[in-house]
Amino acid sequence: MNTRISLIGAPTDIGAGSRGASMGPEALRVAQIASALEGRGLEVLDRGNLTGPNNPWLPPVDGYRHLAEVTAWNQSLHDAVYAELQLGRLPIVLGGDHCLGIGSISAVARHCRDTGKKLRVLWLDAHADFNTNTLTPSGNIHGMPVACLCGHGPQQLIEIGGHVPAISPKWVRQIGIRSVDEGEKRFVHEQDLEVFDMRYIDEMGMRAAMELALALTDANTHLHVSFDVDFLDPDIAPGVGTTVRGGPNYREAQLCMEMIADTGRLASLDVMELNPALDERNRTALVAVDLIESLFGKSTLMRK
Ligand code: 6HN
Ligand code: MN
Ligand code: MN
Ligand code: MN
Repeated sequence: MNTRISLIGAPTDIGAGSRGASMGPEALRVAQIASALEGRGLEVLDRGNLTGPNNPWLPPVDGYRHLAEVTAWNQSLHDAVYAELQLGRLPIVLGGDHCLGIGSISAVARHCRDTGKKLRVLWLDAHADFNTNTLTPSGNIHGMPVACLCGHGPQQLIEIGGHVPAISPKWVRQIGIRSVDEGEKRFVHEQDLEVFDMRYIDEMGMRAAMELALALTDANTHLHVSFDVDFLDPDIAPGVGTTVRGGPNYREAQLCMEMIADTGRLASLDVMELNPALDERNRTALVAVDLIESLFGKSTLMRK
């Protein structure tokens, strides 16, 4: 695996339904994300924070809240992530709300086109984030990034990485899903997204889900993980804007991360939706950093 890591802070809650994810990057730094990764033998460069427009907190227009501001943040994140990939580094985006997945993953997809890599996106989330402006109940663009990346969204968001669509639904595996809006669910089926929802994980276990989610990845695969912290059960991760009961517990989440680490293919990561304003003594940031260590190979496993 690439051992040269770049942290990119994207301090905004521009696409969210509650304020506070803008403080996520700093909370992850306070939880010592950099030294935790250095402890894994990785070289870590913290590139600091991107800047962008303030959150004007306005109602939706044509089914989108803050489209112009969301576009500006994602354009600048795209450029930053693409630059790190071109330098041969592994970008970790410190979000910020999940609308930023558009800029991050459109840069990753562009890099994969440049280098002839196959892309696999693991979307760890309570939500499918597959709404459009006509399906959305909220207008919040953090509920739309996967649809935008698959080419269903406003022109200025879908074309950020220079190719429409940025990705195919076939490249995506969603894990931990348990809250999907009615119209959104129909669209997920229509577009044939592969979803390992909580019912699947209850019945088959995290191991079976991850084996399938990681199937057919090989040495030519760029593995991108988009980790929405609300993937986790709120018992262990209360510091998010959209908690949904019944998520993976601590051990299930660890297994998920460890199985990804075992592939050795992780090449980029988003850590999204952490909201320190809703957290308790930074414990959600601490659990996120703990899980990220596992994603980079820390393991309690005794057998060799
Ligand atoms: N997230 N499906 C809801 C909506 O408003 O579209 C919630 C989206 C949550 C998005 O957590 O990244
Ligand atoms: Mn590369
Ligand atoms: Mn999300
Ligand atoms: Mn979510």
